[in-house]
Amino acid sequence: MTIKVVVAGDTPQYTQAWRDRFARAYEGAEFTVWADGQPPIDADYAIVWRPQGALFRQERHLKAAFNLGAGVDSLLSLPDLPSDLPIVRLEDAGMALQMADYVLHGIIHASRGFGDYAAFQQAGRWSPMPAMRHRDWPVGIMGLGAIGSQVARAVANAGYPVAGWSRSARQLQGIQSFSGASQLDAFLQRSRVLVNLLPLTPDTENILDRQTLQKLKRGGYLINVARGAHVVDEDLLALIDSGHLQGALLDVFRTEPLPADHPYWTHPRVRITPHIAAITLDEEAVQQSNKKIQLLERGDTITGLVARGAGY
Ligand code: NDP
Ligand code: OXD
Repeated sequence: MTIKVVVAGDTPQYTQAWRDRFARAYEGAEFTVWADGQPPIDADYAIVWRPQGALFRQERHLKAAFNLGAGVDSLLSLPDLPSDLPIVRLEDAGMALQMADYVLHGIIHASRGFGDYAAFQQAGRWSPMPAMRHRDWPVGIMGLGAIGSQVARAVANAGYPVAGWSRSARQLQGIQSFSGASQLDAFLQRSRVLVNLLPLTPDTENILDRQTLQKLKRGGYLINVARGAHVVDEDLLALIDSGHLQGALLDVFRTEPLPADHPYWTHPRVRITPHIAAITLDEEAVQQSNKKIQLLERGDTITGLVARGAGY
């Protein structure tokens, strides 16, 4: 029997392009673009990125939904999502390497004073600063999952002292490990650059507020590549303006695109990028998801299933 798959995204062009990529790579399955109001096709699987909730009211016999990204916060927030539907997220799929580049860029920008040198250039100033030592820039990575663990390794390989914080205790060679709420303060207090790679869940929303950010070492720097709703924007800006933090590199925001009047656009100590730290790669995403559909069809187990209770 042919396996039926619906593909539902946030724009028609994006959805059609993904349907075509999946269809080219999996001959034994029938891939259909989902549209609101069309008759149900009785699909076995859904491939989704920010779909409309109506998808789950129309397609009642899905065996699983595959998310075309690592973060499932927007999918899990849909009221129409059945609570027992297995959700599969992308596991790395080429995003960790991109993320490691982005994070290393941010750390090196802060630790080598490249922001200051850019300002010096503007002012026509030739002004060398003293040498930096990696040991003076301990990096803390919140979230040691599929992406965070590889980023931690890359940062450690670049010579920075690295610690990670996760829900359960993790053992990673060369990385100091902290876990749970009871060890958060100790993790923050030893960190100067804080990298956020947590999923957005009820437990982690607003986690980067004044209380947590002020525990970082003085002159600290925030790199947020996870979700905008982790950060309390006013608290971050106040800590930068007070000098406790030297600045931030932000890729994700509560509202995206970032509203034109948001202070992040013009703050001299904040650098922003438009949610590009790690972009879903088509070949890797198609291959990983199609492989998992085949495994499920054979009755095998798969990794990357979202624990609905934990929210990631
Ligand atoms: P994973 O689910 O693989 O890892 C999540 C990590 O966070 C785990 O180590 C987990 O702990 C930890 N964690 C979860 N909840 C808590 C908590 N309450 N307290 C402490 N630690 C916690 O996620 P990925 O590495 O695949 O992705 C991380 C996030 O990165 C995504 O959710 C997404 O938001 C973001 N992202 C952003 C992109 C961008 O372009 N900006 C691109 C891709 C992802 P434990 O190990 O114990 O389970
Ligand atoms: C993701 C993202 O979660 O791109 O994959 O933000």
